[in-house]
Amino acid sequence: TAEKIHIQRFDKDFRSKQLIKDAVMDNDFLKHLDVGQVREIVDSMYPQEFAAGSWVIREGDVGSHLYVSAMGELEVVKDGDILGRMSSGKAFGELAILYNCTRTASIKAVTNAKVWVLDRRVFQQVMMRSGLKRMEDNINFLSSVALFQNLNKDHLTKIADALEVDFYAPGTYIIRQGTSGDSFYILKSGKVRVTQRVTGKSEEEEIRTLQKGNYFGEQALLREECRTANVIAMAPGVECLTLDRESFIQLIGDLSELREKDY
Ligand code: PCG
Repeated sequence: TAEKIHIQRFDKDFRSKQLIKDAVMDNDFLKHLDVGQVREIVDSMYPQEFAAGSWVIREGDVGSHLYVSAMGELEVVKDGDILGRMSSGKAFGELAILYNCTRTASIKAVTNAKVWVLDRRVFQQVMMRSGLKRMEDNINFLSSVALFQNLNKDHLTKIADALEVDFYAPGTYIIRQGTSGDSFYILKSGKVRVTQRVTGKSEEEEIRTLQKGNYFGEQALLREECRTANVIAMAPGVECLTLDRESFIQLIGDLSELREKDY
């Protein structure tokens, strides 16, 4: 039965969002979720603490949560044998949720630990949400981006399909001048500063700030050079949609606005 439940969101800082996202993308069973699904999981997880020695999951139980480890050391135990250890940044508990089986191993907190938790019903709803709706959300945002103004829906759909999402803490160098780079970025929320080194000066010079709907990182991809400037996350919460080099070249590398961009 497709009972529609209200998905409650829990505010969290950027580091936590990125930790959850990376953990989900690193998990073999979860890594194929799309941008919108990952974002919903990131937004809907809530924190829970476990004292050293307590059990987060017990083998044989019915599973009702998916977890991401955030702090402390966890141990994987099966039939009394220790199979391994996990520190922060691992998604676990996905098998019983995905395959509707009982827990295949136990997870024990070795130290005091903090984990992010997602309720099974929320996870299932995220999984069921129609691909159409998710695509629509992404395409809506993309069609508000000036760079894509003249693209048709079919083209935007292809871009939306290739996007990934990244979260950055304030002060993080998203791009460092002089390094090689393989991503193109569209700013979904927050602001970034663009700075450059100037010969003869020790301070980097600020060139501009960019905001929601702006893009960056095209220079290194178009000209196959190193990054020509620094791009630094500012407060508050910077969220970027990214395209890898191949998708960028294939889907938007021909746009005249990009080709003709001359700062
Ligand atoms: P890239 O790949 O060189 O990485 C740094 C990015 O900063 C660059 O692409 C541009 O997208 C962006 N940027 C924004 N303003 C400027 C500017 O005035 N000069 C340069 N070189 N890059 C800028």
